[in-house]
Amino acid sequence: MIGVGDMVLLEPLTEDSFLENLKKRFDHNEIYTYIGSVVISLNPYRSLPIYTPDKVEEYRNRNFYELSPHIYALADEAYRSLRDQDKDQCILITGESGAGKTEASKLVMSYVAAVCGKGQEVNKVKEQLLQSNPVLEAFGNAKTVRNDNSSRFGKYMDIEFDFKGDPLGGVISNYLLEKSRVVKQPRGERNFHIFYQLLSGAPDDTLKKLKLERDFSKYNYLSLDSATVSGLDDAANFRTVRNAMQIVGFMEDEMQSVLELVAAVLKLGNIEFKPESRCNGMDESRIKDKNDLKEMCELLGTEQSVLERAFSYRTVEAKMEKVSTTLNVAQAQAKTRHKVMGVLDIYGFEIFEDNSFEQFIINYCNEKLQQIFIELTLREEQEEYIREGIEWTNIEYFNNAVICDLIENNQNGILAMLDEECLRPGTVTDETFLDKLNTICADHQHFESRLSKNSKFLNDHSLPHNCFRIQHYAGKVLYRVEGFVDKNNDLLYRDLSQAMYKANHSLIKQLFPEGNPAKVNLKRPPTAGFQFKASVGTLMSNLQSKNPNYIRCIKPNDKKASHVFNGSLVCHQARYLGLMENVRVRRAGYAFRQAYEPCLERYKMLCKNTWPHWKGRARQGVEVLMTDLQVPAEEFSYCRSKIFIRNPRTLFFLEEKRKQCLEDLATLIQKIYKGWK
Ligand code: AD9
Ligand code: MG
Repeated sequence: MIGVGDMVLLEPLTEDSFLENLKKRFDHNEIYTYIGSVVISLNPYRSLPIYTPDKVEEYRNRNFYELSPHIYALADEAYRSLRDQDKDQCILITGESGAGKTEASKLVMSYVAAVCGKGQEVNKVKEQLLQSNPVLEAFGNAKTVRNDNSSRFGKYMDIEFDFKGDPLGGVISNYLLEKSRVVKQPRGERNFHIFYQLLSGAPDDTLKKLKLERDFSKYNYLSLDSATVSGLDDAANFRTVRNAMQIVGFMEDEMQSVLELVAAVLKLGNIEFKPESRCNGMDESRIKDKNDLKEMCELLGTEQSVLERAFSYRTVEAKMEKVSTTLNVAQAQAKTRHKVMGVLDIYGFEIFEDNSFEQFIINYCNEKLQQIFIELTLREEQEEYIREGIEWTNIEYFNNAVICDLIENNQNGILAMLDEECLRPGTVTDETFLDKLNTICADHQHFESRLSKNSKFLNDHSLPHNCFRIQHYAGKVLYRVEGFVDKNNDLLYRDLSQAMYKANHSLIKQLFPEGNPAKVNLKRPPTAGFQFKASVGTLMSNLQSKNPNYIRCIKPNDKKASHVFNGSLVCHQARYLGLMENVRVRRAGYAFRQAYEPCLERYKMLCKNTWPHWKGRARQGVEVLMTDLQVPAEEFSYCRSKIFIRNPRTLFFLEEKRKQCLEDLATLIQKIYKGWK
């Protein structure tokens, strides 16, 4: 073992020793390290030969601690307890952009697919589950400065299994797709992959049908300075995506409809407006060159005059929504209760120079995940103690509930204040929202604690005039209020949705049901913030009902480079992920625990009374072993199904003895072998 595989056993435990251990392991290609059952994963930024079918076999049906740390061990543990103990599982993958969350989620899915049932039907479901990834990534991922394949949406996938542990299907929920990217991308970044894939990879006749040219530079929405990304083969990926769509279940005409929509968006980006003076002295916008509009209308089956009118009178903004895709509908919707494994791959905490509404929402989501991590880690620990009959003593830890409250409190949380402002009659601007925030946070009794030394709303006068700052668990973030009100309102004007609904294109019609004149709803749709808060709430209660498994992803450097370990960057992430605290919680009572049987199996060679075979019950065997080795009684507790060891030193002692024993045995075998020769 390189360094220490489980941080719980690190002696002495300091931030330096923690980082040194990570670095040492990383330098030897050991990218996974445990904190008890939590897996820390460092992005190697190169492919390592550790995901082969042989590795899958190695980890299959083995106990978590038996082999060196690996994401497969976590996946195996989760799958087995789902299958054998009927416990629903969730895999929570967190970490900042580029830390390896999406790759980790795919590794977990492919491991589970490799070890679960076989047979034609089951294999088809597995393929569908795995192939949903390239489809989602084509439409929801993009190259950013931080990650060439950055997920611009949060993804939660519930995989459903039958009583045997065979997969039946999956339900995918998407959260807050960064739609603004379609229209504008920051310098050095790209639009969503699908646009480039389509133009690079579609055959000539397909492009012709879609009225597209291969040349990226013909489209305003495709930024030019970073249109091609080294190592990314858009053309080949287009074929992968088409194939994946077919496997997932898109029919040929449905695929064509989707591509027509993609083409229409590119055309839309080329439509330019010019002001035209009216006799009443007002300016009105007019479309400059109507060719793109004409082609767009042909693609969508809309009437040019209808769309033109809708464009000229309002601005376009799409609606934020939660989309659920059900794979293999018939089975996933059957009545019997299924076992469920949820995999959550959601955007990591973001601190940019310029942070807007999107970052605010993303960071709020991360606060909630951190909260659930703290709650569940402690709860799990507590429950195990109760199960095993050990007394529980409270552990001090940093609780970020106060930050969540600052954002989501129903009366005067930031989201509630933003909603109130959006719904208020009269002139509402981002500035009036900020004023309100500053006033309420400064005046209100309720916020007294927030303005004290521990305040999380940082309202000092040195801030730029249009900003507020929050002390998140992961660091201070300065938010610029520009766009908050608009983005929260997220209004799609009715004339536009009605124009879309009139299209002679079944997919477009489905996407704009609110455009149906028969279903005019005069009620204002809920704001973006409100919807997001609600879906995060549902997600949290869903996660809380399951047994959690954690993968904490860490980015070793900012350069997407292999072999580079930037200590201060890793330290920052380890701090805000609360990893040291996590180790402390694990060590507070008993650092290590193991079921009697594997414990006896591992150490029975250390005592002549238990070696080679112990005939009685495993627990008695372990008792005999400990007495024989003279381990002081206060160092461990015999609990219901496991032995709990208080101090890592005791475990080192056992491991050291075992190593010595194995070495002695090897020397003996060598001697005997030489004697024979
Ligand atoms: V973001 O929040 O979606 O921007 P992620 O999802 O955390 O981010 P991602 O999984 O996309 O990061 O990883 C970024 C890149 O790192 C991948 O495209 C791979 O090139 C690389 N990576 C990540 N994990 C591994 C791994 N286990 N082995 C090899 C990896 N390369
Ligand atoms: Mg990702």
